Amino acid sequence: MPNVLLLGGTTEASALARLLAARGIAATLSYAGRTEHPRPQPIPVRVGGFGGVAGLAAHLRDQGITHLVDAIHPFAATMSANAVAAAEAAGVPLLALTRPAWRPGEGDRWRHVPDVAGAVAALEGPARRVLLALGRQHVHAFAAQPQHHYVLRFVDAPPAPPPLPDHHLLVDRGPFTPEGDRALIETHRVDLVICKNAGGSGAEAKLIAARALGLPVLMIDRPALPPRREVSSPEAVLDWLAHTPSPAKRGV
Ligand code: 3Y8
Ligand code: NAP
Repeated sequence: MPNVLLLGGTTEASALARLLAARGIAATLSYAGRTEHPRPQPIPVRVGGFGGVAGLAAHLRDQGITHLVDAIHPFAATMSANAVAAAEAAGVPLLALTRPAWRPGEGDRWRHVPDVAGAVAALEGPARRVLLALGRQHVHAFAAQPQHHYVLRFVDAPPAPPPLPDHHLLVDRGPFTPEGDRALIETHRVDLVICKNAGGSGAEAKLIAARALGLPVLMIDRPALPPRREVSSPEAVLDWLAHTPSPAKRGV
């Protein structure tokens, strides 16, 4: 019988958790513990790091995990790299559940930058009104460009104010709606949107709103990930589970 470890934190991971629960497949969803009140799940949840590759490999062995599914965010590159190495070390099959990167469409005004540092450098120049929709972990980097007015959106209230002299902080969690993000952009007279190429539907609202309003977008491209098997639907994961035998009983 499968015993799945699901690295979560995305809309797709939660959708897969619902499918696994409905099919009665033993599975545990793992969160890093980045937020105070993560979404409740229909399967058991564990919270916190594993302790690097060695910690994750030991967890796979000690918990008798038969299949590892990496459904974390495409920017969680360290976790994904650790998952590849730990699955290899523990002899556990690995599958990534990812979502295709967003691609610019008709009417989009995107400028691609390779990473957060590239986005900071691109902000050189006169004051703008920026929707910095990157969450909390990278905001400090933008203190290098203090001339702008930043509209920030965090999942949880931060312990201290962000180090940006001119900002408006919203505490809200997605998934967001195009109507809501359009109202946000118009209310705050945003003239530039900065975001990660997260893909999926949960973070796309601001791009739909920017397109409708003809606003420019600074799009941060995804970090490189090691090669691994990938699917883009929760149903494809169930199919993989059905056709991927559990590792042979490990000797004692
Ligand atoms: C802790 C779990 C679900 C998953 C929902 C998705 C959609 C809503 C949109 C904006 C962009 C951002 C951010 C975002 C979205 C979904 C998804 C997604 C972006 C939760 C969650 C955890 C996190 C961690 C958090 C990061 C932050 C990033 C906010 C739960 C709600 C900006 C990514 O304060 C912090 O330290 C937050 C950190 C990593 C990026 C950052 O660098 O700050 N997500 N987000 C997971 C864990 O502990 O393992 O609390 O329920 C999950 C979701 N956030 O099940 O419904 O599928 O992506 N998350 C980005 O895309 O750029 C917001 O504001 O427009
Ligand atoms: P990261 O930088 O790639 O990972 C750093 C460390 O955090 C990992 O080495 C691991 O610690 C721990 N970790 C990360 N995800 C974990 C998980 N699901 N379960 C247990 N430990 C985890 O990761 P991140 O970018 O901080 O992302 C953390 C979480 O937020 C993930 O669940 C991700 O899906 C979610 N998220 C991230 C973003 C984003 O923009 N980065 C966006 C939306 C959601 P150890 O080395 O100790 O094992």
